[in-house]
Amino acid sequence: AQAIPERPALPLIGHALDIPSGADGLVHLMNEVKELGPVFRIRAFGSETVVVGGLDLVAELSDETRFRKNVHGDLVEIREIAGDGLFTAFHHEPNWQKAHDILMPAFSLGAMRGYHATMLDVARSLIAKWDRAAGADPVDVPEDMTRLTFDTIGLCGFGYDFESFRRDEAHPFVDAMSRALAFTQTKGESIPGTEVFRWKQAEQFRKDAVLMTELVDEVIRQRRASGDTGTDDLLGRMLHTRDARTGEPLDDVNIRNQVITFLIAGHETTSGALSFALYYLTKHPEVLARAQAEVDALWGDADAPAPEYGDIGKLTYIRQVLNESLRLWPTAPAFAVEPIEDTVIGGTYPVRQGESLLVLTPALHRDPAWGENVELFDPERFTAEREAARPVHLFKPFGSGERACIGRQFALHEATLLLGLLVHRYRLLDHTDYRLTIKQSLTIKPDAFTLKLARRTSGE
Ligand code: MNH
Repeated sequence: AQAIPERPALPLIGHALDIPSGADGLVHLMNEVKELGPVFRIRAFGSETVVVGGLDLVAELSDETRFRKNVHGDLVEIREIAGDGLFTAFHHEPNWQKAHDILMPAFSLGAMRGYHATMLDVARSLIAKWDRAAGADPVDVPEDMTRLTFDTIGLCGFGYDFESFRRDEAHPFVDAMSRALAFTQTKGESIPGTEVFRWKQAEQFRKDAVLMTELVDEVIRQRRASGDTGTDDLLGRMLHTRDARTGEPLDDVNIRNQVITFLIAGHETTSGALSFALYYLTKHPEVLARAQAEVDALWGDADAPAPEYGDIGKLTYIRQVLNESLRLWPTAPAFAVEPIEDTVIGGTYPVRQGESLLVLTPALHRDPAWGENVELFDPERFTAEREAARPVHLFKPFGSGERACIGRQFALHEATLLLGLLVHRYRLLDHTDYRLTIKQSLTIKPDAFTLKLARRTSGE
């Protein structure tokens, strides 16, 4: 056995001073994978994390007979808001299996048929806004993608309209959530015992948590008051389905935790993925032209195309663009697993039961197994042939195993539909000569990314 590589560490403080906060921390860890190799240890104030960023080890950690999800530091903090919701539940909490079984049918590929019309309505609200801006004002891409994804999960999941496109500012829930996530992240990164210096932020956090909880209770109250017991969306299923194993429905506190979880998990990551895809389309005119050719072949030069559910599966090149964006910048950039028993990984490194092994997805997505020039944006990596030939554990933007993303089909349907409509309608003008910088609050997004738009006329 060999010790897991690590940089020299200061007593107590460990490596905390070497690791910048936020997105710079992510880039720092990605560089450490290049310098130290695909596994290394970091320590800060008594907590330890093993970072993993290469194919062979990730393939090993994907064995669910040996490893399970680890609810690590940041997620433990988020439990203050989302409790035992699906995303933050410990593996031993019975509500995970219960909610998973009750909600799975609402996320099957077939269920997307039911969400399609609503997703299209929300896409049209965004397009109405972008039409007004076209030829005149720039649009803030991540902000508008957040309006879209937030309204989409509200309407599809809970029949609740957040009306984000009628607001100049973000919806108060979105602001409260961003502040709360930023707070939990700083708390996780900071020196134990220094909480007292952040009492003001802690007070704000409590206010934000109350705002989020009250909004969610209002969403649930409105559904109950309507007397509607037939709607089979996420909320309908949680209120009216009994779990097949236990015969029990979810309890009220857990339903609240799930609604908060879906409002957070259901919009941040998809919004970031759409923003990165638009960034790469803007910077790669030849890719944009191919994407446009794909939608033109389907919808011609209709002024207001009406994509059908079945069209989305035909937009294979746009899906390749999305996948390649998620390869370079998977918007939930890490997930953690823990050994079920003490074990040895990589044939030589001992790891203890329950310790946090953090899979750094952007590093895995740059493993040499991707070929040469891993930094190059190239949607050809995701043709059907090359996908079939790729090692299964090389691409993990949605995590792994039974705790992988439940909303994956939902996100991909929503994002493919919107990207299709946008490239069909607009030319994307890089009016600031934008240079990619990344903003992180748990999930990642392009920072301060704006575009100008022009309506396409035939042939452009
Ligand atoms: Mn999502 C889990 C990425 C969209 C709801 N999601 C995860 C995980 C990753 C992830 C990675 C695993 C985390 C972990 O192991 O700790 N999710 C994404 C990405 C997108 C995304 C990159 C968009 C692109 N997620 C969505 C959408 C929804 C959603 C949309 C809901 C509508 N995700 C979840 C939930 C979980 C999850 C719920 C937790 C699942 C579980 O543990 O049972």
